[in-house]
Amino acid sequence: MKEFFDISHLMGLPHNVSTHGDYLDYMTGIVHILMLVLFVGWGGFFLYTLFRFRASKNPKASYTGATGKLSTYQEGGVVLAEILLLFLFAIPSWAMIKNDFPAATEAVEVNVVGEQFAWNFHMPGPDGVFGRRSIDLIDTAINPLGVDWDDPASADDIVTVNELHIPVNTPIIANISSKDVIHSFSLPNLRVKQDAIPGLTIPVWFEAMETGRFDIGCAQLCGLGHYRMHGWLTIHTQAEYDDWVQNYMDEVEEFGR
Ligand SMILES: [Cu+2]
Repeated sequence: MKEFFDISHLMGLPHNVSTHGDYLDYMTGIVHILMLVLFVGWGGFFLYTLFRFRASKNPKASYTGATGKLSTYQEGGVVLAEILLLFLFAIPSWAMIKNDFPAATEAVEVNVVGEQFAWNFHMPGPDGVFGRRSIDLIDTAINPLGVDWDDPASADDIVTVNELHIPVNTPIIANISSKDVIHSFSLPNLRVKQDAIPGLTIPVWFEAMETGRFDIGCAQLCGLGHYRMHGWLTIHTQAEYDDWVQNYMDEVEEFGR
């Protein structure tokens, strides 16, 4: 049954590498199937009425219209299908993705801050504590997030632009916000898309199942440079990720912030 309704391979979606992506793809697939049934059904009905009520056979308009109950049952069937889709598939899947948040202690956390036209990433580093950030310390050239480098918690923090590195098979909590206009943090291969809104911090979580290098996009038209607001997501094995963090720390030690 599930195989029959799973048309995700026909929809041209990017290869899914997240644990929750299959639920969304399956949902998208069955909505497409329902829309196909409605399109063929209503289109056929339209063609039938053009023929059935053609002027040559119906010179005088009927003032009562159709008297059969069939269209009522059809409408009822469509409503029923949509209720089932909503309550059996859409709401449970969405609740699972939105509500079953992993504990922060088991997850890798990252602050994602959009700006025209780049994605800034701030990770707490090995101590798991984010350093203080202050709007007064923002310097677009050297400190785009305004991290307070005098705060002891900042010492091992990782700050990158358009480069997000995460470990595979580990829940990731991303706190999404924006410095200027509305952007949308988009990881097509992980089926993650969340608006980045100035003044709000919106958490999303996901877990990657495969390693690799994937696109980070901005899915809201955010200005003239929107087209070049692109970053890279690198999903490492745990060992590679630890190496990457270590390399980052070594470089900070050698070259400073
Ligand atoms: Cu943008």
